[in-house]
Amino acid sequence: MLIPSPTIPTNKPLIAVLQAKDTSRIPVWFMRQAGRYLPEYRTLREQAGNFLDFCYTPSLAVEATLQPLKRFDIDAAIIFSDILVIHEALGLKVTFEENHGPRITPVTKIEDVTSLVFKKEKLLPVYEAIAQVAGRLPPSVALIGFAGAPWTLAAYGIEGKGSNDFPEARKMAYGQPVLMERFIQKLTDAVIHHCLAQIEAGAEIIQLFDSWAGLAPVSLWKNYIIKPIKDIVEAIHVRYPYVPVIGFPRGIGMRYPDYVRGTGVDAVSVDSYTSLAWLKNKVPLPLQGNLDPAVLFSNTYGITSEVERILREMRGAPFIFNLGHGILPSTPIAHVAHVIETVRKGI
Ligand code: 1CP
Repeated sequence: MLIPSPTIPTNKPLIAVLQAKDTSRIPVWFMRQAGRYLPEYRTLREQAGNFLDFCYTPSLAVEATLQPLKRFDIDAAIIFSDILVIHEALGLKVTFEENHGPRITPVTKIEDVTSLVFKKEKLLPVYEAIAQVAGRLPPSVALIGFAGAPWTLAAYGIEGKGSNDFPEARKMAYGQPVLMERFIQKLTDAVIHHCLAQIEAGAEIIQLFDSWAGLAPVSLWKNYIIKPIKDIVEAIHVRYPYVPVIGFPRGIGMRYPDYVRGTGVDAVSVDSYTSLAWLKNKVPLPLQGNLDPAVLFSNTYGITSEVERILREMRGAPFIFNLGHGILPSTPIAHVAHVIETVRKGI
């Protein structure tokens, strides 16, 4: 857990909330804020060819990172990259097929894990993009680096593709815990390197996306969810005690307080299925998120009521406005702007 540092003044509202629990201005940003709902992103994407080349071309990644900031009054940039770059850097083949999402050589046996070698240099373009973005941000905007949490990365690596329930990953998690833990350990080491290198390049905050945390066996979640995140948070804080780490363990329900206590994260991003009013009294840390991405498809009435509900529930507590999961590709842009206006107006 971070020790609030009055000695590091900041003009960035997001960092003020995270470090000093300052509640005077509610910062706002959106998970997956760069992406397909923006026409300028789609244009850039056409120039880029394949998706990973896009991620590994600093000029394009910088442009995609900055696009949402040109449109919206938001408090953070999140570097344009993907959680699956870790698999590629470990030697697994990763491709993105149009309309089918990612495809990864699936990990099925122990040799598949022992043969993985982390090639750090593959990720240099990501760090180059971070350094370039850091030099181009307005002074009030914070730069977020990120990585997938080891469990979620393992789920994609075992399944070999996206899924809503990751049956192969769960089969391995229950039936071959030693293999699973070895894979998770390899991923943890790679994620630690990736997070430290992003901070060295200029990332001021790290978010760990555990989008599929809710699918980990509850009986084994200490090994698969808590321990890897704790190891990553500790490794970051040993080197960079004042860099906040935001955890996003989607779908863990009543275990959010245990997650916060067990991992040592500095803030927690909350999915849309969890009550903020309940959680705020259980967790003494800044909370983030909770707005259902589907609200953005409703109307001015629906958006205003939900945003105001969240602001009411979190009044007086350190809070970062965000969604409960990533923004969806067909989200109307005007509705994103309306969320921000409603947050800025306050209640
Ligand atoms: O065709 C395209 O343009 C590719 C779409 C796309 C984009 C824009 C993918 C493929 N990744 C991204 C960028 C991305 N991914 C960011 C960029 C920064 C931002 O704007 O926020 C981030 C933070 C991610 C993180 C990510 N990738 C997560 C964790 C968050 C979440 O939404 O759960 C996950 C699970 C992925 C995997 C992934 N990458 C891309 C897709 C379509 C998917 C989901 C695959 C699936 O589960 O089916």
